[in-house]
Amino acid sequence: MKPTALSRYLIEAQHQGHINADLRLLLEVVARACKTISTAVGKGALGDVLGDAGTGNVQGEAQKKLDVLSNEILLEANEWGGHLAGLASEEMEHAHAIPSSYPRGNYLLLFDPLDGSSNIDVNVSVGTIFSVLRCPDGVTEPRDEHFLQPGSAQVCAGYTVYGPSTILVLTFGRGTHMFTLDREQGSFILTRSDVQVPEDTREFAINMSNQRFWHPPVQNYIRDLLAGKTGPRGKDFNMRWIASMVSEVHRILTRGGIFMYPADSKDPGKPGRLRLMYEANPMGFILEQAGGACSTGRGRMLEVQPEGLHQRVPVFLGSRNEVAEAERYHHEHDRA
Ligand code: AFP
Repeated sequence: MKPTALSRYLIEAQHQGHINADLRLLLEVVARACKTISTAVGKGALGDVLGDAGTGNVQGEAQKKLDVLSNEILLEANEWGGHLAGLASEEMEHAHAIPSSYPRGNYLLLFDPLDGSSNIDVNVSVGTIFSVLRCPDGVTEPRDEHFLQPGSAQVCAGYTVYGPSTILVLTFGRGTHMFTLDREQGSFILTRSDVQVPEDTREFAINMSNQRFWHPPVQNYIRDLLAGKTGPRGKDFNMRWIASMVSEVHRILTRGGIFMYPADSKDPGKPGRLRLMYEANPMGFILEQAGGACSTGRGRMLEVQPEGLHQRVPVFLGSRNEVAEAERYHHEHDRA
């Protein structure tokens, strides 16, 4: 069977009525931008892209040179194509409406241009995460509030992981599929379709250094994972932590697992570290379409009504029976 390139895959999806021409063009453009980012990431020190940019973002975090460069690449690539009404990024405080000098479309694009950027200088996999929503009817100059739609309203979501190989993972509500970048040909090739996440797992991922700040449900849940065979779970669990959500999710899509970033008392004002609109929601859509689950610990992530473009949420995602188990510890605690 001749390998299927992403462009052919999307054209066939359009012919089958699963996506329209605008969404196909949008995905082609995002994929092309990710190829450019992949080249920049791959150059590393040779491309003078390592290190800090000397600027900070709306989250108050120091920006890496590649954060800024990736943001510019995605902005530039998507501004003039005519399939978007607006964009929003982790690196920009407010939504960015498409300039009136360019044709506008009906979609809104949200993205984390380079997730895991604290890993860039140590050559660990990083990635781009994106989410696509419809622009509300009648809105020509979308503002922040027009992006505040629940994750269940997403028409498409994906991420590209820049690791030993560059892989684009995509869903538009008909399963989750993986495309590996063929560097010689310069095109993404379908390498796994209809990915299914194992329902159960023996592998968990959480930043253990935050343990003393966790709330009781998470303390109890992790205590029982660590007790393994000697405890109520009756089986041993292994642990992983890459500090790059894209890489954690890719591992889970590949072999199962649970990834968590709970809210904690370290910074009570922050309900977790990860952002709802361009981290938790797109990953939730991708996981659910692969038979997995994504939760706040107390409910389905994709049903959360957003209140802010950069709002943070507690995240529990992965093998669905294990995510349900983590939720059970929260519900039990709340009932007590
Ligand atoms: P950066 O993009 O600032 O490196 O943050 C990465 C991230 O948002 C997510 O990808 C990781 O899972 C998580 O933060 C890592 O958090 P810790 O720094 O607490 O390990």
